[in-house]
Amino acid sequence: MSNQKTAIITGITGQDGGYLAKLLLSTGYRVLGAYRRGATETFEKLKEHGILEQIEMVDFDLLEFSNICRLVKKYQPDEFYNLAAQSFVAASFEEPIYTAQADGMGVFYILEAIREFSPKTRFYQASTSEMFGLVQEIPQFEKTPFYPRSPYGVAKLMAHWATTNYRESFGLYTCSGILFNHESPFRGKEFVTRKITAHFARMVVGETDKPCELGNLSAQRDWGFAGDYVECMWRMLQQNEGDTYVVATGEMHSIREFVLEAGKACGWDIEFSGKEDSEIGTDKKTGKIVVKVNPKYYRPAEVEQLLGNPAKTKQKLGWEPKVRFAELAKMMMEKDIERAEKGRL
Ligand code: F7E
Repeated sequence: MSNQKTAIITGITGQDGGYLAKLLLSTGYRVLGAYRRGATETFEKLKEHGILEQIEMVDFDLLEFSNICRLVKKYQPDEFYNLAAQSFVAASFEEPIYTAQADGMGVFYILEAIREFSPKTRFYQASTSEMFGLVQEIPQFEKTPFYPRSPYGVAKLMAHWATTNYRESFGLYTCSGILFNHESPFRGKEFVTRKITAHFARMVVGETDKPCELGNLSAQRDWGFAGDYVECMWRMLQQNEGDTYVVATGEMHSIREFVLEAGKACGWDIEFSGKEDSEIGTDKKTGKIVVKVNPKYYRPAEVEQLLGNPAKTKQKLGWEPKVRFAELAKMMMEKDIERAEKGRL
């Protein structure tokens, strides 16, 4: 195909990388999957999606400027999606310098490479609701002032402004998607939703009797489905010019509510009791404790509430989230039970 588009996706082994690659492949793109070579890399998610064979894997590291330059120069992609990052907020308090370099400086490296070697490339940056942190208004939209609460949020904010600045300074087509939390059965198990569904699935198949230990149960998030959100990333790069967009559902739920929904899909009726550090969740039918608080999972600075207003995105991109909260929790829970039953969790 002569007019086939080429896209580079960094972070190809992550949750969003898999969904986005699947979408682009289904519409005829040539997909280059950029990943950081690691001794343990097995491409499990891409295998489970059934798309590993169709992706051309290329070496990539956000900290290796020379490699990024060669990659951009060699392939001159139509679209470049930067989904790579140290994306676990809790880890960023322990690895702030690395997080700042990868999530902040790394984006300057990519933008410089595009500016120098392939200025026609359209660039998507995975920005995040963590930039709103200590929220200055509710709900948050594109013009809400930022107040990051973690080294991760700070680094992402730098990258966000770099993305905007390269659009304004050099006329590059760049987009920032301020994505609120988005989950799926392919979410990493360190994130709270998948931590819960993976643990509950082990309990359901009798692999463990221990309750799932969690941190702040009162935190509230605007949770959407990753499969819906990657479609929005693609739409951002099909417009006349680059811009910034909030991607969210406009609904907010607590960790406690997610536990309840996941529990329902296990056939449990969970009741919370106790306060703060000694709070537990018990299945009323069996009396079994399924969740308990462990303060070790509290963060040095917490983001208590995130709620997005995606009005601009709906209006300009014609995008709507399809999967809602209860359906998302059920989908994740059922998939993890299925995996646990097959011994593949
Ligand atoms: O935490 C609370 C925790 O780690 C959500 C990343 O994709 O979304 C994600 O960041 C909330 C926090 O995601 C546990 O304190 C309670 O309030 O699932 P999370 P996150 O930090 O919101 C944004 C948009 C990103 O950009 C990030 O890359 O849940 N929480 N107990 C817990 N969190 C975890 N991980 N583990 C717990 O045991």
